[in-house]
Amino acid sequence: RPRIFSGMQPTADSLHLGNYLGALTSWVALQDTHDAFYCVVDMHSITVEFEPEVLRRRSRATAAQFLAGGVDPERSTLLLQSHVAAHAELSWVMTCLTGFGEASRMTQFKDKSQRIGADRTGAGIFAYPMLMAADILLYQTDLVPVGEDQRQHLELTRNLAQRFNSRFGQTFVVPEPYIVKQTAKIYDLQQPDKQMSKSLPGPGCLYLLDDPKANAKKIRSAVTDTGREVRFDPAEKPGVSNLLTMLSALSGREVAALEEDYTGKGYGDLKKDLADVFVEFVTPFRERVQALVGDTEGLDAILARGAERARAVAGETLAATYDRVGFLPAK
Ligand code: AQP
Repeated sequence: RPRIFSGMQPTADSLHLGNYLGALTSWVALQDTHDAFYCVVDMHSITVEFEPEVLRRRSRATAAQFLAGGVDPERSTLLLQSHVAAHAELSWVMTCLTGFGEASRMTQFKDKSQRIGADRTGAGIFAYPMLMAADILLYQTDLVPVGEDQRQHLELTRNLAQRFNSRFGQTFVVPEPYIVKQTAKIYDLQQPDKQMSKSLPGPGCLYLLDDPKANAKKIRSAVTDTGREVRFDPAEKPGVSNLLTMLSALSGREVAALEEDYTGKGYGDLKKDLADVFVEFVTPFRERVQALVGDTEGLDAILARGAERARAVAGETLAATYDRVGFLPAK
């Protein structure tokens, strides 16, 4: 079965709808046909400010949300990045293979360092894509399900794999991105020209674990567009199109069918229906997360099993890499 790797950072207590629709739903769909590794990338999350106690809580909460969203630990490998030392080890090799200019051109680095300010930007933000390349390449990954924002990092990963292979001999599978077109980018409810993200201020981000009533209110106050017609047209009607994308993904109905449903109806109806479907989805989701987080031992046992399987696969790749670059084996 082809191999998949993907990860999410434990940088919030709750995933937002962009994380869920952009990534997690594909994870769940792909685990039937692929050998999947799904990772809570806690090492990535210390590239920005963090508190140890909060990080502990969020790492478990993120793993619990993967499970509640449908990741099955019997079919997929669920792991915490810091449990597998090979991620840090391969990341160093990747860093030494990357050009300074090449890493400086990453949009996420440019955006984040601009937002945080050069003085407060840690070198970890700069090295982030090299760690991500290591995450992916360690598992000989064929396919990486991500949102559109990760395309550039994945391109770098592919370049690094090719560069290493041609200099040191075939070692890594060169991975392909897997981006589901319809949900590649979920936009902020208040600023529908920007991707939904926890770093955007304002009430435009839907956190799955927040009070459903508060989220329903956020949906009802979403920015829409001039005109009245409910039509999918991202250029002219970004707000309405975003709501249609979300409703389509959550209800399983095609956007074209939804457009027909709303002939003669208004934006208010669309928002109300989206709020209802969203609440219907998050209510059992929240309950499942609560139960999983309440059973710390059970959760930690799942992560321990995942780490063991991951270490076996990652260890082989790391040993081959170290040998190819000329590191002597420890006798
Ligand atoms: N708005 C989005 N639409 C579609 N996919 C998205 N992803 C994130 N936002 C959207 C996808 O979610 C996965 C996890 O990404 P991450 O761990 O990098 O999450 P993040 O970047 O911390 O999420 P934010 O909210 O965007 O955080 P900030 O603002 O801190 O950068 C990835 O597959 C990503 O593509």
